[in-house]
Formats: sequence, C-alpha cells, structure tokens
Amino acid sequence: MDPSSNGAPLSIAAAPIDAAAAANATPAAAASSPTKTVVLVTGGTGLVGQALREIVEADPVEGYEWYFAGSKDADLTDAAAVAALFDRVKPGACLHLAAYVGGLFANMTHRVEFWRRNVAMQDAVMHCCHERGVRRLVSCLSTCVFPDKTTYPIDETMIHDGPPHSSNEGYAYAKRMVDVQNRMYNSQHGHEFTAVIPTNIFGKFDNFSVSDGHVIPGLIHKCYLAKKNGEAFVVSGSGKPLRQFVFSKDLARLMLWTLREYKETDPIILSVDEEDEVSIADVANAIVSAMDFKGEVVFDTSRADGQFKKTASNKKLRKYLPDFKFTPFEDALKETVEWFVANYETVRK
Ligand code: NAP
Ligand code: GFB
Repeated sequence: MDPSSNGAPLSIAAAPIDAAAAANATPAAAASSPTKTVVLVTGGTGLVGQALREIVEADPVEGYEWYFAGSKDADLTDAAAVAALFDRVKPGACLHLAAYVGGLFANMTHRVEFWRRNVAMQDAVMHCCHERGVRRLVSCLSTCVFPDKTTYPIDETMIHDGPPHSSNEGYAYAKRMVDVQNRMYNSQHGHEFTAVIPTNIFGKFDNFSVSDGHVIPGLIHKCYLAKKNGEAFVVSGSGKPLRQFVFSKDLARLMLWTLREYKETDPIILSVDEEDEVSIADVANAIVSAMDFKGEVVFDTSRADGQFKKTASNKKLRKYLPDFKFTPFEDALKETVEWFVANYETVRK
C-alpha cells in the first residue's frame, strides 16, 4: 500500500513546475483554507525536495497546495527573509527540509558553518511557524546525530545519549537542537512540531561534488570521471564502514506520509531495514556495475572512514507501515547513475 497517494487531483497553483521559475515566482497569496492546506516545503530544490515534488505531481493529494522554496526565495538564515516568505506563501503547514548538508569530508572541514547555518535556519523557520500559528511543522534530523559509542540497533530514544561522531559534530549537534526546540515549543505553546530522522539518502538532484558530496553521489561522479579518463576509480577509506541507504523517492513518500498521518511529536526514524545495511565497498562495486566500469578500483586508506556504523532500527516506522516497499538498492542506484550521466552538464557537482 503506497501511503502517499489517494489518487485525487491536486492543484499545485502555489508554485510553477519548473524549480528555477518557482524560485523566482511571486505566488498568488495561496492562503490555506478549511478545505485546502498550503504546504511550504523549504529545501524544495534539493535532493529530497525535488523527489517530493515528483511524487506530488505524479500522484496528487487532494486538499494540498505546495510551495517548493529554494534559497532564491529566501535566505532562511535571515529571520526577516523567512517572515517575508511566510507572508507571501501563507502556509498552513511546513515541511522544513532546507539545511546546509554535506558528506563526511565537508563536515570534517566546515564544522562551524554546519552548526551556524543549520541552527540559524531551523530557529528562524520554527519561530516563524510559532508566530504565524503554523502548528504543523515537520523538520529533519539525521541518523548521524546518534551517539558514536552506543548499542545497536539505534532507536529514537537514544538521540542525546552521548556525543556524536566527532567528524560531523557541528551538523549533528545542530540537528539535535531540532528535537530540543520542538519539545520546547510544543510544551510552552501547544504546537505539534515533529521531526523525522532519515538515514543516508541518495538519488537524482543530489550534490555530486567529489569533495563535499555524500558517498554515493561522490563515488558516482568519481567513477564517471575514471571511466571517461581511463584512470583508476579511487574509493576513499577502507570500504569497511557500514551504512543504510534510502532512495530519495522512497524517503519523499515517507515524508508525505509523516506530514499527513504521523501524529506523534516524538521523532521517527525513516530508514530501510537493518538487514539492508551495506558496506562502502559494496556500494563501490554496485556503482562499478551500474556504470559498466572496467578499470582498476583502489581503496585510499589514507583518507578517513568516519563513523564505522550507525545501524538504526525502523521498528517504529514498521509499526505504522508494515507493508511499505523500499526500492531495491541496485535499481535505485541504476536509476541515479543513468540520470547523472544523462544530466552531467547541469547536475550539482
Ligand atoms: P540538499 O540536496 O543539500 O538541499 C538543500 C536544500 O536547502 C536546497 O533546496 C537549498 O536551496 C536549501 N538551502 C540551503 N541553504 C539555504 C538557505 N540558507 N536558505 C534557504 N534555503 C537553503 O539537501 P537534502 O539532501 O535534500 O536534505 C534535505 C533534508 O534532509 C535536510 O534537512 C538534511 O539535513 C536531511 N537529511 C539528509 C540526508 C542525506 O543523506 N542527504 C540524510 C539525513 C537527513 P538551493 O537549492 O537554492 O541551494
Ligand atoms: O555519505 P558520507 O560522506 O557520510 O559517507 P557519512 C562517508 C563514508 O563513505 C566514509 C566513505 O566511510 C568514507 O570513507 N567514502 C568512500 C566516501 N569514498 C567516498 C567519497 O568519495 N566521498 C565520501 N563523502 N565518502 C554523513 C554525515 O556521514 O551522513 C552528514 O557526515 C549526514 O552529516 C550524512 O548526516 C547523512 O555517512 O559518514
């Protein structure tokens, strides 16, 4: 059962289809009404935001209008810009996806920026939701927020049980504050702010930067260049660390379900099952196959491995959606690789 659609038509009047146009559009005052909820999606031009846009365009949901905002609509680190955005869009609900996001190596290099930008954005968006009476706010943490020294599998109760892995403490502590701020606003002002905790996400419209991207987009780009230039495909680290990866389209369907159906204010992990955990070496080999790369694969152990594993339990999610079907990893990776190759000139890299 697909939790994301009921097949009814949707008018997306609040934002044109083209993301770039949407970023510059001045929408009609798409105020919510008793029969229509305008959802402001911050981060609407990113990996998850674009996947959600595809989902709601292909499989509309009655009674919802969407405004997919990127940084051109408002710099969310600027509270006044956030207020102006809310005045324009007049949302009845907010899906706060926007963040300064990056892979292990970006996090190791820019701890301060990962802390400052993310805290500023989530504070401005959350306070504006409060001031404008937007009671339904869904924000995002990440499975990298969990303690590095922990028992497994990790679950939602363990967020603050110890320091996160040092490699991404700026981002991890900033994201932990989403959970703290939700509790404060809900208890003091009676809101229903909640959050999701996705595992590593991949798919179209990701950041394929070799230096700053996450492992899957980074390795796809590196393998593409190795094939094009007849060079070795260099994987950073030992390849031994373990990760659970979720396809962005699946994550988007789960985000839509969270917005519409999830009523708890405690966060919920959105991840594939524990047995779907793979090693970085498995990922590299899958990319080699998807890219039909025939050259040498090298593991550069002079580079960091980061957190060895962060195995998360999706038991709480399965309690709600026991039959949710995740896209098989190889199929999702193949679709991502094919999209990357076909759009190489214009992808984020
Ligand atoms: P992404 O692809 O990097 O997209 C980031 C989005 O945030 C873009 O739409 C970007 O707008 C917007 N943004 C960044 N800085 C902004 C600013 N100062 N003002 C306004 N908008 C700004 O991110 P993602 O991977 O989709 O992540 C979405 C959410 O999922 C984030 O909250 C992230 O923490 C969480 N998450 C991601 C992963 C993952 O593996 N990717 C894993 C767990 C959790 P522009 O396009 O205009 O720059
Ligand atoms: O996705 P990733 O960068 O971040 O994965 P994390 C890092 C793992 O992939 C390490 C290996 O074990 C790396 O050694 N790896 C191999 C590579 N080749 C590459 C490569 O070319 N690029 C990258 N980036 N890694 C992130 C957090 O942790 O998880 C973020 O830092 C975020 O804050 C994200 O939460 C979901 O999974 O280690």
